[in-house]
Amino acid sequence: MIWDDFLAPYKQAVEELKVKLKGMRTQFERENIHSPIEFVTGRVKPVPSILDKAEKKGIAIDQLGEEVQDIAGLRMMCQFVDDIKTVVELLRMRNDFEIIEERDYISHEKSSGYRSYHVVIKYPVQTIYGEKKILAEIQIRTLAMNFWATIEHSLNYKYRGQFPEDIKLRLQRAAEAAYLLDKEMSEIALEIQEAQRVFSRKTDEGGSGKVRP
Ligand code: 0O2
Ligand code: 0O2
Repeated sequence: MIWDDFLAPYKQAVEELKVKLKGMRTQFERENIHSPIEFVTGRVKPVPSILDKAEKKGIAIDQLGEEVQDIAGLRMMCQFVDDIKTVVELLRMRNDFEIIEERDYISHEKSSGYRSYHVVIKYPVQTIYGEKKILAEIQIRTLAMNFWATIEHSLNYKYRGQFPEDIKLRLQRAAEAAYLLDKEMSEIALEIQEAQRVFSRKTDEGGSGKVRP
């Protein structure tokens, strides 16, 4: 198999999806409302990682496109846990791809401590030989979840997936700390919004005499 040929539609899909998903953030900015999307990243899985995954899961080389769902991978980072729901709803509304699976590792945290919401899509890539539908995985997570996952991922690489027991425990504790940070931030945000509502009601009452609902 010529990897460059195999990966070409995946590269194109990642580039296109980055533009599209970043475009969602731009629209919120233009409307001057809180964007549920903080930033978007994307990558094509490196060939050695594709082969590793295939070997681990017993996937035949001619089945890679169907069985490895994250050859094209996008990540959408959010400030608050509630933003994740909003982003998932926005993805469900789109008609430029089809959602084929959702995995909720937020309600069902992995034993490692990993939290994220995964959406697997079937995305049509237009090529000079016609349309090719490929699978792509969109991971939606908060900044705190991303911080934890990024560090755990790099340590995982160092220890080749075999963490010493004490490190495993500390990572689980760090995941708990990230969870509490998310919770605290959501509560602070809620209180700020509440304060802003009271403030705008008061200025409205003083100004026009009208009270906003
Ligand atoms: P800006 O204005 O530079 O922030 P490329 O593959 O180079 O074509 P891209 O998007 O540059 O595409 O690279 P990638 O790796 O997919 O995404 C990186 C984007 O995520 C960059 O934004 C980073 O700035 C942004 N990013 C990474 N970490 C953080 C973070 O902690 N906070 C925020 N707000 N952004 C982060 P851009 O699109 O290049 O824009
Ligand atoms: P990359 O590009 O190195 O991140 P699996 O069998 O667990 O590999 P599955 O069932 O195909 O995967 O899909 P799953 O679990 O929904 O998604 C796998 C991807 O989620 C991983 O990709 C990671 O990006 C992320 N992930 C899942 N569990 C963890 C975890 O415990 N820690 C971290 N840091 N990330 C996790 P890859 O294959 O590792 O690729």
